[in-house]
Amino acid sequence: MENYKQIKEDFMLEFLKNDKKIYDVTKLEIGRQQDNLELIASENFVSLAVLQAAGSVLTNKYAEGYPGKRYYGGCEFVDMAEEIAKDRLKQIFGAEYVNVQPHSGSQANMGVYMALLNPGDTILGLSLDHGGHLTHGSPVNFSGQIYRAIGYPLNKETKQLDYNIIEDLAVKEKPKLIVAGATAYSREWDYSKFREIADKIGALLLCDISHPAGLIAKGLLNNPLEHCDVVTSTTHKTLRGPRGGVILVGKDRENPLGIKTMKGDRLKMMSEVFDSMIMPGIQGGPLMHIIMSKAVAFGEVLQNSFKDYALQVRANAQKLSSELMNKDFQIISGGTDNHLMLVDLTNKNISGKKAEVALEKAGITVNKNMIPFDTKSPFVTSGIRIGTPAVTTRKMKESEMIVIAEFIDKAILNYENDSVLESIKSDVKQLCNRFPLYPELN
Ligand code: DSN
Repeated sequence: MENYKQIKEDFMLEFLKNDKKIYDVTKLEIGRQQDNLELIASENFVSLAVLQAAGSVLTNKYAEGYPGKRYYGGCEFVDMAEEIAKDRLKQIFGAEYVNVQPHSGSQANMGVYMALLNPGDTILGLSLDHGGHLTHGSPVNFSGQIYRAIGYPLNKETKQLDYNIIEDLAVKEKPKLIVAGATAYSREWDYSKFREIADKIGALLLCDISHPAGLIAKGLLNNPLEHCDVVTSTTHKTLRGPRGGVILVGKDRENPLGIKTMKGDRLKMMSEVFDSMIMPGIQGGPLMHIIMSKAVAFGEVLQNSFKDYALQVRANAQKLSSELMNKDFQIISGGTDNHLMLVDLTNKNISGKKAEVALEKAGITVNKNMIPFDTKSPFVTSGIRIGTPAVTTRKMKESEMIVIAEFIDKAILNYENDSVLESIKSDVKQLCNRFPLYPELN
């Protein structure tokens, strides 16, 4: 094992050796990733190929513009990388139009809003404290400051989407854009119902699939492209690519963006609407190394083996959720259809904040998270969010989920007992050592 670690560290750190401070930081982070259980629902471990592309010489290249229409010379090869990324992404989701340049999911959402809305227009998205995202209309985010943002809540009893509530709010508030999608919601979405609601009031419909994209990609969850005017995603969560964002429009929508008299080239119209808003509208030079890395990740998603991965992510989440429920943990909505679960810790008499700290001491990384109708602040919270994408990449399966549930239970029960937490940490490390990061380097 020491030998394996040495090989891995040499690969990761060879050229950082002359910068001692940064060398040390990177080494510490490699150790942290290797020795801890990563259960943050939005994180994952990319392949060595994705990592290599992200660290490639394409970082040296300026390429403002789009393939074939750049503001700089020497773009013939980065053009190829961007075209490959676009083709693969279209193939994964059945999209007609894609943009792979957004630096993040937030940039993708900002580009869409700025392309489709005017300042002051109304947007309707899932409230952040019910599992939405900052960019879906939070008052502390541009989306809640530039636009008139209304949040829809979950149903108080089921803690699930309630299409009657959403419809009533839509009819009352008349948003120009309805946003589907979440960061802390474990259930399936009925995009056809969102479409019906949007059509009833003549609204546009955006879906942000940043979290479940990898499961949608392989048909495990509903694909929103046929119902939504536009879809955004990050690339680094269940899609297991480099950090970044994308925009997609499906090919089945008859009148995407509500433009009914479109003549000729739909693709040209969508490109004009979105491409020019991403660059020059809100971004300058694209990160070509990241775009090439996205291409590599999309190539991996297209492989059959990614379906096995996605199935295992969901199976692991369902197993972990049922094991935790067996230990009297309250899982919001009683389970999960995707890669994550939200745990209400109220009956355990511990806040999300304290649970996050205790679990970290035990070598388990999660994030505190508000639960729907939470009475505690976002800095304290009554819950934690747990996800399985990263541990599944490390090849952990249902039997490891049983062990992880035991670790979590023990850590929460003993959250003030540092010696118990320390002993769990050592058990966690042993488990992690059986599932090495980057076993190819061994
Ligand atoms: N920060 C991301 C998450 O953890 O879900 C959302 O952007």
